[in-house]
Amino acid sequence: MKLLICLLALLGPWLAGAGLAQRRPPVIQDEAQVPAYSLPPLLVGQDGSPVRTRKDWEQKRRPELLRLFATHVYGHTPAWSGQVRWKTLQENPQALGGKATRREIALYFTPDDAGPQARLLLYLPNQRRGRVPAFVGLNFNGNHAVEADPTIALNPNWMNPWAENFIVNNRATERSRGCEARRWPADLVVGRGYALATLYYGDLDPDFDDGFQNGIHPLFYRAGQTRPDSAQWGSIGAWAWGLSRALDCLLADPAIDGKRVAVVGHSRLGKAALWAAAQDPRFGLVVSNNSGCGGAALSKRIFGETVGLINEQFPHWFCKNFQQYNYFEERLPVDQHQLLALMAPRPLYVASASEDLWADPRGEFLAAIHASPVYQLYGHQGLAGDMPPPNTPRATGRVGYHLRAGAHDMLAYDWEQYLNFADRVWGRRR
Ligand code: GTR
Repeated sequence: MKLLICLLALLGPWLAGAGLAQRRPPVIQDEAQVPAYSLPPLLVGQDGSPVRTRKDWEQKRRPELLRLFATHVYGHTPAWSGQVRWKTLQENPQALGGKATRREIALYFTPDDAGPQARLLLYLPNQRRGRVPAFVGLNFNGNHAVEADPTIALNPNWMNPWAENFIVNNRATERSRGCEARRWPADLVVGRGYALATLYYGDLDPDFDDGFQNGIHPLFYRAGQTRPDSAQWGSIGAWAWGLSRALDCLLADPAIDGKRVAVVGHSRLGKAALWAAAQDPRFGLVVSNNSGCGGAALSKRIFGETVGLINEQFPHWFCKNFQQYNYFEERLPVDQHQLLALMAPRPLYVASASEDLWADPRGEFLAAIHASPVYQLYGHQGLAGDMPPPNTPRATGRVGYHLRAGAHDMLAYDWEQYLNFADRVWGRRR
């Protein structure tokens, strides 16, 4: 008996490991290995009834899908009875060599200034007639990383160390300034007549698993609650919420055209941008840049990053319920084409990068294709045809797509396509 116990103790970890290896299939990065899968229907309700009209979509199917994504993927966002307050802390009317007025605005989420807050960095084109359209998105490294100007406040909050962001002990340093400038070409955006607004995602919820003690989640706990329930929001939900609060502030600015505020995000922040726009119809255009798993990519293809892999590495991003689908994507009641369809009839642009197999470029393209029937319900052209080759944007309808040649990132090339798309769908002449 003793011998058997010893043997089990020795073999236990190996047996468990073997079990896990069995449940965790190798990462698929070859199209030929994508298993047969079937997507949940877009235009059939859970009760089996067909969705034929805009009214069916708006009154029944859309709310149903939004609920399913909240319950099974991102978590429900708790109701908020508060109101965001803001204060301009700094204004430079001659930023970007005189092309822009740049403001740093504090967004406060509680009645007192000491509570959780975020800083919005706003560039307004100085050459403008009337209200201007805008892009807003979260950044990875703080507003000081967007432009290497020492007068922008250095963000004091917790930060992830990445290559070339010069983070020491999870804090930004003077060398961190401008480290994310390539993703925020303010010159280009302002030069095209758009305002640009950005805020640091970690101001809303620092990106590590601390059981939701820091960030904004505790502001929403019921008496005695210490972490979100299984169907309540994780970090992506909080980041998305922050985008809506930034929008509250932009909509109050008389320089900004409130009907034309686009939300944009790269990678995990692209997931947040999509979830923000799904919940908040005030965003007038949506851009997903390399958002991948849990963003624009179809989960059921299990190509590149999968639900299991993302939840194991980032257990705080989604709701607890999502973890039921780790390595069982076929059981998911939704897939990401349905998330993209929640943007309709608002213009949607999805971008991938050719070397970014982890984010499954083809899965992102296919999701945009399969979202398109809802655009057709509105009489709009969505996205159609085969996947275009690299650097060949396909953007003649209300759903645009491109595959940039190169690595996982958001670069000037991507922005040029977003601006061209916004100009076209918003009828702006260049
Ligand atoms: C990766 C993650 C992706 C993507 C990316 C990013 O580690 O697996 O889902 O979000 O990070 O945000 O850059």
